Amino acid sequence: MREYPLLSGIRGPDDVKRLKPEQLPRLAAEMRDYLIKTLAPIGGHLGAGLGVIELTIALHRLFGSPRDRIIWDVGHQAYPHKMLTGRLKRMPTIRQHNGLSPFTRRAESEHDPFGAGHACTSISAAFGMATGRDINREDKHVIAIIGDGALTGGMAFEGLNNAGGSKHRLLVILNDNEMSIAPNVGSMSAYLARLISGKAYANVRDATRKVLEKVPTALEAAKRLEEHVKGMVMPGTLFEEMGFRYVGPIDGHNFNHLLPTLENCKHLDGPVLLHIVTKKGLGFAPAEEDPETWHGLGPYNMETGEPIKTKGQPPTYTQVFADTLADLADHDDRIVAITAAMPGGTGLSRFARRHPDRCFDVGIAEQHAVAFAGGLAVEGLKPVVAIYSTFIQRAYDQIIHDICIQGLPVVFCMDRAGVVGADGATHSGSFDMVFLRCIPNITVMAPMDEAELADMLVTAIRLNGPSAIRYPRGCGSGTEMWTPKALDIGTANVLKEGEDGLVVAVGSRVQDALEVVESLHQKDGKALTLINLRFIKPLDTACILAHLKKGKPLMVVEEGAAEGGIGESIATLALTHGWYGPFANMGMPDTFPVHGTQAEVLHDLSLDKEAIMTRLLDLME
Ligand SMILES: Cc1ncc(C[n+]2csc(CCOP(=O)(O)OP(=O)(O)O)c2C)c(N)n1
Repeated sequence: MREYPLLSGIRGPDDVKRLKPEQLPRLAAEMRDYLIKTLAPIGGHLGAGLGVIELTIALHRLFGSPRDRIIWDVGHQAYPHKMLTGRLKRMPTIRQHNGLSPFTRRAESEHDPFGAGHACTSISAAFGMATGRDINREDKHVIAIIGDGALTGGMAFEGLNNAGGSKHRLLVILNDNEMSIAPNVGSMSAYLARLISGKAYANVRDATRKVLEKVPTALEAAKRLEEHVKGMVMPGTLFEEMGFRYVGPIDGHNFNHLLPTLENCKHLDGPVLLHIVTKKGLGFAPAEEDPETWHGLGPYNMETGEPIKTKGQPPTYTQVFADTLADLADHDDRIVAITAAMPGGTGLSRFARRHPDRCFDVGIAEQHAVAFAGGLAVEGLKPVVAIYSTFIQRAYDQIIHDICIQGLPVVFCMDRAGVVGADGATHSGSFDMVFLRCIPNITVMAPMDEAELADMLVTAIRLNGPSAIRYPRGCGSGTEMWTPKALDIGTANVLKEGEDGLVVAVGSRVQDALEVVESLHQKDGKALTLINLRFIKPLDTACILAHLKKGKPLMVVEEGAAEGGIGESIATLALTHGWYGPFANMGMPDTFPVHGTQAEVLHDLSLDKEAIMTRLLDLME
């Protein structure tokens, strides 16, 4: 810590306030260096944090967290905020098992008034706090910081609409770096670009420069600018029309602009939107040049600026999905693909390289993505909506109302289903099987390996109705790929047969269950039947019933919430048909998983190979 003389002295926001104004750029430089070095061996969200360092310092200098509420949208850009709010020493543990959370988290710090992880929530939450403050007759400040990417989400507009129609004092800071994870999309993004490039910004910049040229110190500048900033409130913007005072755009890396403007905003009443312009990844050349890669990544080499790749791994489920879809689209021009601001993560950027005209990034707008797919299906196209399991939660009603009730042939491809690892509770793909299996008209599948994923994609595309495939984060098992073929709907696959009991395993838990069943056979001479369920809906009831043995163990293993999960439906099926015997329902327990590696979290949840083995041995005693 010796190389960080200023940063190491910051134990909380009060220490930021004690620094001299001229020390602030030095603190920013130390924070950048620290963040880049700390994340190199462990990975994490780098680019967004690097882009808000000056803003974070300015906020903690001028506002009084935790009394004043600072709410970061998504929370992936809150690493610098963590560094200034008493969590500096624990930064090397971020996203690690038992370490700091990857996002903001109420339980972690009083400086995180609202937990996040999913985008577009900050304005609504902040407006709730501002309203609550006024009901309680308090006078604290409430500040939401939202990126231009998150501004593509409907909920952000719902918040703006509601807050803008009120008189409650609220500061929304729009952090505009023109990037979502990938380049931002849509007309709002184009509008913001016009605001920045337009005359207004130029005038503001020139005027600001003139004021600054004449004053010697930042402090002096701050005083003068306070007056000047009032003139920066620009009428006629969309935000003004929505009831906000619009201030900006200003340079979000320049303390001489940020501090006086923020100070001024503090004294404005009602809803205010401050538009700041920043550069994602600022201060680390590779991240500035390729902000998409450096949004969030694994370990990297600081010197070369290269992400560290593990060599010789089998392809990921994501890659197999994208390549198979692109192959299918070569022969079927009705196939179109949709992503909600995750072209890289879902693999659709691979698909888009081959079929650029048939891939749509709709912004962080999962609800819209699903209804949009519904419209495409009405016109005879075959939409494939690729959304992570956790984010598709946003579009639950659209899946029911817009797709399933109408029986439209839309395919949902849900990556990161089950345990996600380092991104923790907010990103855990725990619930999709539970919430999809109760919807009529939908077919839901989970592959045991990447070859089966390809089969399922073919199956889904052929279906004349809604379907969903859920697959886990990470690499496949390295199984040999074959030419994908359609599966018979609702058929399970019996992998092992035996008289000593039945194990039904689902998707990402099949491989471990198979190893356990094989090992029990070899070491203990126990012969169990193992079914790879493949179809979560419709259930292959005939196959399950045919292999149930009265009085013998029955185990269900699934990487999804046990409450309301497949285990419960199979138990109901078995009991209804007169089965009795020892039963184990192995699913994700009724808690939110913490972050760690996938293996650590599976272990925590008693869902790994060892846990399956222990439980089976118990059952068979
Ligand atoms: C509902 C939801 N969908 C997708 C994501 C994945 N995601 C995390 S950050 C991000 C981009 C956010 O862009 P922006 O708000 O501009 O912030 P920046 O990273 O540019 O600072 C996305 C799409 C998410 N967190 N939540």
